[in-house]
Amino acid sequence: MSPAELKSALIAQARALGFDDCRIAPAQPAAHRALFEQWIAEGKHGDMAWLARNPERRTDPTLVLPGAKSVIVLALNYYQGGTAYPSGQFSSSSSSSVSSSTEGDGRKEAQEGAKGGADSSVLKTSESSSHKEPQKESKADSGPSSELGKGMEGQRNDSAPRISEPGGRKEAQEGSSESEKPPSTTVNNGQPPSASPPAYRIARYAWNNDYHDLIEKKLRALSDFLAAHGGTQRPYVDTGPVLERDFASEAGLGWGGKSTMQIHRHLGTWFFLADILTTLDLPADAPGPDRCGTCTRCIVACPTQAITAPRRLDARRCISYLTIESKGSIPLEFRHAIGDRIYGCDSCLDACPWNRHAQASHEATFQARATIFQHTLRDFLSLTDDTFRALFAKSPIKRIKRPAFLRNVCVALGNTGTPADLPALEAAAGDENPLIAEHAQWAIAEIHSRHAPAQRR
Ligand code: B12
Ligand code: SF4
Ligand code: SF4
Repeated sequence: MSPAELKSALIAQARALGFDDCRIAPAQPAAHRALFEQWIAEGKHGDMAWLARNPERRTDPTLVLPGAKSVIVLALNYYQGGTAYPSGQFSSSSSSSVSSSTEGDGRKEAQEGAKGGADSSVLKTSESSSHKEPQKESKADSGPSSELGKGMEGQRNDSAPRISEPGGRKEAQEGSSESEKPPSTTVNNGQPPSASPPAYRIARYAWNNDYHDLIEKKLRALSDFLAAHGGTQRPYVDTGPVLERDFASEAGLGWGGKSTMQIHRHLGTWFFLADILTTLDLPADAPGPDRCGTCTRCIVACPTQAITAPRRLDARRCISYLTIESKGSIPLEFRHAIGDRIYGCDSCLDACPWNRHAQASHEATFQARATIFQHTLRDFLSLTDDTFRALFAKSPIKRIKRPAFLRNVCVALGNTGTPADLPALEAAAGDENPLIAEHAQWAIAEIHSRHAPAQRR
């Protein structure tokens, strides 16, 4: 098989496995490695010490896989449609099945993006003959229905067979049957939540199962295919020393947005990246243009000013870092800005006009898990270690463990709670874990300060 034929066969395999795009970058030092090195030198990675380890490896795939010739970059859409608050589109279990393509209501503005004053002139599909880039690059891209790129999109076939995914490796050990049962704190008798959306936000990628398990299986299948053609591979999804977004830009999968998100013309921002380093020399794709133009919506939308300049993010200010990666006390200066977010943050994604073109994912496994979202914030406070693990089995949220999760819940209650939440918070303030106790005390004081004037009147 010639390298070009092998690449076509690889793309067909990736498509059959459910990936939404597959492109190739040459295995050479990352184009923006200097930015990464500066970011680390400035301490913007906060407590994520693992990022600073062996920076030369992270910026050069040939040091990770000696003899690497190509970086295969893959995208998997996880968009569920609808708004940032799931309602009426729940998955009743955490099992990961694969549904057929659904159109969803992906073109709806997410609540926050709409609030941010979506500029309807910025991006319209070329079908309406009025598609405009955020700025000048209108020639460079004619919108979602334009000629398809050289990667998988050029070969998209919506009737392609899709494999079913029987669930995650780690969770199989943890007892998946437990995860099917609502834990003891479950409300509504295990029924999906009512039409009213929950009064808190979880980042979309964490609405149900952990993507690592799903994608790792697919990567293994692709690696086996390449091994049969003489390649040695290292597959990663967020799991290895690879600057995934840098190689995605190099491969022309998308471009590095001002939010630092990798943006795909058709998927918007709602996709995971995965990479396979391989010793096979596959024909590389060309990088594409930057399509952000003069838009700055993500920077404006960021509640904590974590995007300090275009394509510069101070992770220590980012709510995703504060609620997921940081294990300690959340600095007081960020607690109000966190609002009702209890795990991760999608505000710079919600604000991005390129998400108007997003279509719901083929993977049913990303739909909001009913047993999680039927909990109110107050309900979460009564989770024990065991019920926490059961409720979040297979979910990425399980990774942060009960103390950090309840810490986040207390912050959200401090921002949105009412006196009715005080008994649950007072119980949490007596928790033996000082992280939970301190954040619960803060929340109680916040609720008192909001409601005291009204009570005095
Ligand atoms: C550490 C990390 C974080 C940190 C730091 C994020 C950051 N912006 O640096 C925190 C915890 C804050 C975080 C948050 C989130 N993350 Co994260 N994260 C990572 C991780 C593990 C490493 C990123 C990294 O190396 N950061 C260091 C900085 C310097 O690198 P970078 O942001 O990737 O920037 C490089 C490129 O953007 C490149 N670049 C590419 N093109 C261009 C073009 C130009 C012109 C320029 C100048 C630069 C440039 O330059 C930079 C230096 O190399 C990656 C997985 C991986 N291995 O890459 C996932 C990853 C980036 N995260 C991801 C996701 C989904 C998120 C969240 C959306 C989760 C959420 N909803 O809460 C948020 C988004 C926040 C944001 N705006 O980035 C996805 C992003 C997918 C995508 N479409 O972009 C990734 C790729 C995981 C995955 N495998 O899917 N994350
Ligand atoms: S994820 Fe949230 S806090 Fe982080 S940069 Fe984006 S908008 Fe800001
Ligand atoms: S919202 Fe940010 S990432 Fe999206 S187009 Fe505008 S500047 Fe680029």
